[in-house]
Amino acid sequence: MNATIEKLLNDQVKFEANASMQYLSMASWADANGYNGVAEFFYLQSEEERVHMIKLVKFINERSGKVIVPEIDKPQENYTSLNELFETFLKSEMFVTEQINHVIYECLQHKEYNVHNFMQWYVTEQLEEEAVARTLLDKLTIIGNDKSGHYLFDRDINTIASVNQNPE
Ligand code: OFO
Repeated sequence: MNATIEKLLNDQVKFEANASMQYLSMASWADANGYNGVAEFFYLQSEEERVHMIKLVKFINERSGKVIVPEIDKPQENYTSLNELFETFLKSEMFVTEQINHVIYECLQHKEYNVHNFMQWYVTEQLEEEAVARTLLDKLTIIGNDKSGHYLFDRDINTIASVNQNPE
């Protein structure tokens, strides 16, 4: 595998690992603050990001590359509101999308068409996750500071999110 592409894939392993820990931290904050539905949502997101990370690790190994298991950045622990929590979620997803687009661009520059093909799964996944994050943030913007609105949001988060989720 081209060395630049190998490095970019390892960077991506780190970004997925960071996202997994960030969402675990967000799940824990929600759990501690009485938002059980939001907590379950982020516990699941955290697991999904771990799956994305492992998928990359296995792919690098399959292509006889060298996997560097990354040091993880310390995630943000405290949030002032559900709004801030979901703004962080959207920002994190937008950052990952940007990185994936960069990997795709470099794959084409280096004629790494197999990697390019592999990365298409991540492109689709990011589209879906950004759409979910935007939908949830839009709902919270409508709700504003209304406490009963937050209660209903927490109760219905999976139904709201499923509008953008692929049934696969
Ligand atoms: Fe890994 O799917 Fe979003 O970040």
